[in-house]
Amino acid sequence: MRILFIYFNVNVTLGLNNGLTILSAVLKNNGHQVRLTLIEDKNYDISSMNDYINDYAPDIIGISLIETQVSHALHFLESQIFGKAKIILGGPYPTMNPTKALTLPYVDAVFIGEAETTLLDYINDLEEGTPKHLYQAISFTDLETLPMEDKDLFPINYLLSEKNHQLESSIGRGCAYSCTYCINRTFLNKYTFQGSYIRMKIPEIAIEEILPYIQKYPIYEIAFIDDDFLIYSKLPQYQKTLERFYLLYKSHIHLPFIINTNPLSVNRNNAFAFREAGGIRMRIGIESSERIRTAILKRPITDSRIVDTFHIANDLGVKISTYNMIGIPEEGTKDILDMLNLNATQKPESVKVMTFYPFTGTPLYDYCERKGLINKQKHETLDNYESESCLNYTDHSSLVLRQYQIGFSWMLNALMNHELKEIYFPEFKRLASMPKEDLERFDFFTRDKQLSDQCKDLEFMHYYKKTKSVAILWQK
Ligand code: B12
Repeated sequence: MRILFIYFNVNVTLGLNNGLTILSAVLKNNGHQVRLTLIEDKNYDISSMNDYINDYAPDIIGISLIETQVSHALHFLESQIFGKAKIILGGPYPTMNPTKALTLPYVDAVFIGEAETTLLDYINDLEEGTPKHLYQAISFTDLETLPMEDKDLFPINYLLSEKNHQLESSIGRGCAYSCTYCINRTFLNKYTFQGSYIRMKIPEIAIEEILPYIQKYPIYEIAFIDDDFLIYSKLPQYQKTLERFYLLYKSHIHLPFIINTNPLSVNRNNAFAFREAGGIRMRIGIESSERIRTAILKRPITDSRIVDTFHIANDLGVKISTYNMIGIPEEGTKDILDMLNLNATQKPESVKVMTFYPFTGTPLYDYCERKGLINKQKHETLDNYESESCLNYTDHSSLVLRQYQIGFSWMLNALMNHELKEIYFPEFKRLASMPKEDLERFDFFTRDKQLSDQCKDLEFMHYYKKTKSVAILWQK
């Protein structure tokens, strides 16, 4: 059969979709043809898309969906340019909201959870003329039975040029924690899947998924997108597997690599092993103040635990990048300042700040819903994590959030030391005094560049904005 995957990536972080790369490999192994359309611009040309679909004439169009891209998928479906293809949906949104996903127009089938097995079942059913509407995985995929993922499904050259020659890959799946804003716990609780959620790939396969690409493309670093890379080192059944992976990585790949991890998973031993294998940077979530982090986000991580993680990393020469959120329910300005202060004292290599969006089905969504905090219309149409919140804030609170989303790095600099405070605090105050229209029109990047140049001349370590939501530390 001919399958066309569509991946909407409008206004959000660009990257490989590991769900689609593995599904593509499984389908090709079973004799099917697979192509991908990656949509980054919501004003894409419908008529050339129509021509493309007519030319390829897919039997199935499979859309991988996260919640904030549903409005774009809806637009595509309503344009009815899919010919005779069956429309199927999978990924985090259909997994968390299968019934709602099935009500989207022209959708033939919805997939809940990991779909390596159920997608083949569907194709089988389709061939036999008995397709169902809902396909639910009954167990977690055994990663040891999977082929190498098909990264070539994606335009690798383009991704590398957009992502500083960084290639994404993974060595496993799953997470041990229960953060209330993430889908992981609900995903686990909702369905009685069998088997262990945290799994590792066979190390040789994980290496094979990288090796051909580093031989073919200019790649400077590898980013492992596993939810929590260091958790594997804490599970007795995977300790040896991780060691074997490190050995193979050192002998075959030789490139610096980056991971996502949780401060609770980091210790001196596993950080050392990570560094020895070529690990250069860990991305961790600070997310909010200790109060909000522990009480609302249910991340039982104290500030001092985060400071310990920085100490461990600093001692080893490993860099840290932090993820931060604003606009979480019950948060006040003091919480935002606490979070900024923690970043200011620890000085991560880069910081990312996003405005909180409640994903349907997560405990924090239910909390917001119970308290009547969600603006339903905004919740359905918002497609990014930078421009505004979809919670019912007063005009004043919305404006304050906007000031922090835009001026996060200025406030961060102001909190770093007295000299920077003199430069950046008045600038932040100027932002904070602007009416909304002026704030939206304000050319932040030009001013940020001027201030940054001034700090560089004075040789002050400071943050400057690289993209809308990411600020980088300048150090001589
Ligand atoms: C790696 C990762 C990324 C990568 C890759 C993105 C991607 N879409 O795969 C990058 C860094 C690019 C990324 C970006 C973002 N991410 Co992200 N990311 C993850 C993470 C940690 C792991 C995903 C993964 O690779 N899993 C392993 C693969 C094999 O599983 P999978 O993707 O679920 O795919 C399986 C099934 O879902 C299904 N399936 C998937 N697609 C399809 C399609 C069809 C047709 C079918 C039949 C089946 C099917 O089969 C697959 C194989 O079993 C998850 C957390 C998580 N545990 O899911 C968050 C997560 C997916 N990300 C999330 C978010 C919010 C984002 C960003 C918006 C962040 C930002 N501010 O920009 C962007 C959005 C980009 C986008 N368009 O998806 C949310 C989505 C929430 C939701 N309910 O919609 C998650 C769930 C984290 C969370 N907060 O709970 N992310």
